Amino acid sequence: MSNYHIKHLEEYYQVYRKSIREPESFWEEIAEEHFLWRKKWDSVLDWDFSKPEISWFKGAKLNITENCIDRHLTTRGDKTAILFEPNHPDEVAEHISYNELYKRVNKFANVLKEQGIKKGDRVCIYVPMIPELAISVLACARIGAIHSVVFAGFSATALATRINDSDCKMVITSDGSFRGSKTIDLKGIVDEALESCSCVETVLVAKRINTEIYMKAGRDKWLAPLLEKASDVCAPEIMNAEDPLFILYTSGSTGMPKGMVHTTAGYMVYTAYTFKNAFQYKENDVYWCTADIGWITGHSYIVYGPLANGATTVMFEGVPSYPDYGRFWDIVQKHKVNQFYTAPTAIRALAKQGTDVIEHYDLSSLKVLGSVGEPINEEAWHWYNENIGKKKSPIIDSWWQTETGGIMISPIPYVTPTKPTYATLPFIGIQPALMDENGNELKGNQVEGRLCIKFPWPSIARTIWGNHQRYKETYFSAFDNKYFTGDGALRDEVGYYRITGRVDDVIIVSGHNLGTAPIEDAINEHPAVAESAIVGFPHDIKGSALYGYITLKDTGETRNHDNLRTEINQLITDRIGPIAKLDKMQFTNGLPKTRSGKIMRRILRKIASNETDSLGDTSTLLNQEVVQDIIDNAL
Ligand code: 7RM
Repeated sequence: MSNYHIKHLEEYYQVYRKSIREPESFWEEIAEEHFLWRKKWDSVLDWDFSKPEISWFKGAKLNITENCIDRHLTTRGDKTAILFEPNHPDEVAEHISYNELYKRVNKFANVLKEQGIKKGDRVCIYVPMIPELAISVLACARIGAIHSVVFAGFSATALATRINDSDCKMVITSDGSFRGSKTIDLKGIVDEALESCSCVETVLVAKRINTEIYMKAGRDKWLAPLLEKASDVCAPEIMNAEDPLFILYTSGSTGMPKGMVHTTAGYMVYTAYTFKNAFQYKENDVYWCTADIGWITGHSYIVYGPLANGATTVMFEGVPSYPDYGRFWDIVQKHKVNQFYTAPTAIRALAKQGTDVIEHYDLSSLKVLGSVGEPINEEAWHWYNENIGKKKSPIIDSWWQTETGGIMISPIPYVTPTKPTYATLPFIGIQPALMDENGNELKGNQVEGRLCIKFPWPSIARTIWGNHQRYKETYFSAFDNKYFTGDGALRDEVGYYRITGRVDDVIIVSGHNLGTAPIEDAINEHPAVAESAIVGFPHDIKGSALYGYITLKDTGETRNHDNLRTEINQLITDRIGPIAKLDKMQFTNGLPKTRSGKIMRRILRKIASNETDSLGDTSTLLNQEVVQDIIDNAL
């Protein structure tokens, strides 16, 4: 039996039990057998959730890029590591082998050193989805610099806030980026941001769109000539297990974004282990995660997890709608993608286009379909299963967070029987707990509460950059001795978990606790509905009542809104009960989304409660314009 690769349900239960009973010897064995260490650890795990302090593999020494690149060279040197698919389908895809990746990362690492970057320095990476993004991430890791990737769709203000918070010495960017039919002036955004960042000494600029751009003398440098001159050998910096690997910002419901700090060894072990199992990756598979490396999903499951397993990982520069809505399927066919990992918001947008476009493509290479980022509603789950998976590829609805570093609750494909809208079972080593409002753990099955994790796992974020107190308050103060996720969940009669949404989305109507996800599921079953979001608003009698924002499919037909309202409430009554009927329904042109595709309910809640003068920070919104429209038409 291999603990590293789970192949049967019985094996899952057996390994799971072992990982819970003897977590240290379990993870020690995984670490020992599957990674390259310069020195082994003195202790596997030290932890105290009350401080909170967590360390894994203390005393060990390693470099993560040796694990992701160097050690594969003898057996996989010519294998494609990164398969780059450009924005425009006519531009040829680039196959970067492990040999070539080794050289490009080392050259880049030498450039960083030459520009004065040392172990522990923070480097902000504001680069679109081109190979230089993955390469610069790995180059930082090669020399022990802490990367802070900022999604290249963020504004100058958002970028400046993040650069200043972690005091970055350098920014890596490109002249611009391609996104569908648009080009974006990234360097212009960096210039604007840097007006308020005195910490940045150097800006390295990759060429992508070949526009004339302003280069500030002494600060801005083109990458290509520096890379050309640099040696392609760079000895890896030998890191301590708990040295920071990267900072990644995640927005809280209030205040400054939180710079989550991930460290080296535990993060490596857990992302590699979960990648292997959650996607059942086999040696010659082609794996594609559609996320941007600017999000944790891209860090863990485009870069580190796949490369640590010697996998071929696709990086796609473009968007699902360009040049048309068949693009994802075109890429699956062209590169014979075996594992495909995307977000519910993308699935819904594609489902809205109907199935005709899919018919043109051969999707038979697909073996595993993944979903991440939001609860996947039932309608979207079935659409994905029937039209993309042809009912043959299991859907892994994987729940996790920036803070958790890796997948926490998810089916293992071909191992765990799936159930629509359920993330199903905890991953190996993960100990979830559901808590009631009084801080008691809800034991047994068929319970619903707040989702906590009661024991550390290797890739838990260790702190918030510069603010350990906030880390403690946000994650370790709501419940004694437990990590609080901020999500609500239920456990069904067989122990499967369903994530019901952020806990601040739980709405109490006349004393009934209602999760938003099941109500949205019911609404989305209506054939005219594309997407919906439910929030609560104050109500004299019920305490809270439900307000629904509903986007209709654009079929060209005009719909009678009163009839629709009746039909939708009937659906909710049928699926959940009259208690969950909506008091107000507003039909919208779109829903406010964060740049990572999550519906921003906080704003919708304010609008429903008539508090539109205090909308809070909207800088992470992708589509600011829908907000005014929703305000103007609010009920
Ligand atoms: C990976 C990622 C984290 C939040 C998390 C949840 C929600 C993510 C699922 C999900 C239901 C899922 N990191 N979430 N995955 N909800 N089912 N499969 O998205 O830091 O950006 O977001 O996303 O609310 O707390 S994240």
